[in-house]
Amino acid sequence: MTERAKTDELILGALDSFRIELPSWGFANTGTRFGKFLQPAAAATIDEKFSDAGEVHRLTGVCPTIALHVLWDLPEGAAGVRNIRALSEMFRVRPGSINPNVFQDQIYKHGSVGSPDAAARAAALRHLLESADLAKQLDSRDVSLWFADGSNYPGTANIRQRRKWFEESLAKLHERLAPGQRMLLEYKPFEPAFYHTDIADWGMALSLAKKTGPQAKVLVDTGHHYQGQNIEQIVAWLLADDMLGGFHFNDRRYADDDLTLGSIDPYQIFRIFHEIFYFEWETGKRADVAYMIDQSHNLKGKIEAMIQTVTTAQELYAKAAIVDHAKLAACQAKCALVDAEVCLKEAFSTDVRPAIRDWARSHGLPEDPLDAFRKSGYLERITELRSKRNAAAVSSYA
Ligand SMILES: [Mn+2]
Repeated sequence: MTERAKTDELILGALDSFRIELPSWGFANTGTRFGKFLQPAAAATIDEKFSDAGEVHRLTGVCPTIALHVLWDLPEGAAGVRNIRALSEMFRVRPGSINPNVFQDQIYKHGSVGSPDAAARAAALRHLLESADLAKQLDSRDVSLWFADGSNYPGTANIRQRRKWFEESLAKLHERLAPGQRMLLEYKPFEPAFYHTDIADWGMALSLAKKTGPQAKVLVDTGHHYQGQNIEQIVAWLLADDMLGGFHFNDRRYADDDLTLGSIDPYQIFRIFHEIFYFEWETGKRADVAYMIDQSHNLKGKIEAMIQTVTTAQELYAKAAIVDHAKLAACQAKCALVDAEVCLKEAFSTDVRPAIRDWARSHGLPEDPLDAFRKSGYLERITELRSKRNAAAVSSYA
């Protein structure tokens, strides 16, 4: 087999196993702390979000699930399950991770499961348990948890007490999970809290997840780190401990910018994928990791940005799949530093796009999903249907 044929085979195999979940909120109008910029084609209803996600899956073939936000997508709770099931049939995308929302209601002003207010803690726990039940009813595997809990000023919060309250609620949620279900714990260093955040980094998430139980894992949102932090090392450590549950993919330049994946630093995403492939090669185990997108497309067209993200993820995943692991391991063992680095970069520099086009063709998918979307007429159709309503939406910050 030629070198090229070997590489192509690795890429085709990798792409067959690569799936990435779309966020329902990525199709809706979003904004900054200062205001929303409204797009005429943005989705506002759950039907529209399913429709847009279905379109991205139809064109890319690798996005069979949509992450749902309980308060935004299932505001009436269990009563909404039938509708979600019907939409799933109609648009051929299944419900994916279930995201509880314990940060939006007024009662959570001083936190949710970490709040000093017992009523707030109880309300948060109720919502978490209800979310686990919804996940079961929708055959969703993962309940994906992000807490905005924290404080803004030194001395104002009992950090250790809040940690205890977290442990108590997370244990109760763990009890409610069905076998095979997971709860994923996301961390974030700051925002909305600006002094302390209860789950601020991967160490805190890992410690809580380990205490909570075997079905609790850590979720790495690529935008939730301080500048300069080595995310791929965090990934390598979590993999080694079987504690990596999944990713929220996005890119950033400054803070939690929620920019499209790989737009600022594609090499970093490649390095993360590389750690996963290297782990699998070395251990012979399959990393059980959920790849999810968590982005906010304020200025770009939402469906275009989503397609761009998916194709970028495929490219970087394919590049990481063709690293020559045996050669890399040998270079590392003899401290051949330049050769090891060149070996890694060789894969990153390879143009994998022809192989990805072959893969798409062989699966009856468009070779250029973005171009196919632009020619499909879908955007014009939804713009016509949604623009009047969207123009009337509220966009002000205060
Ligand atoms: Mn996230």
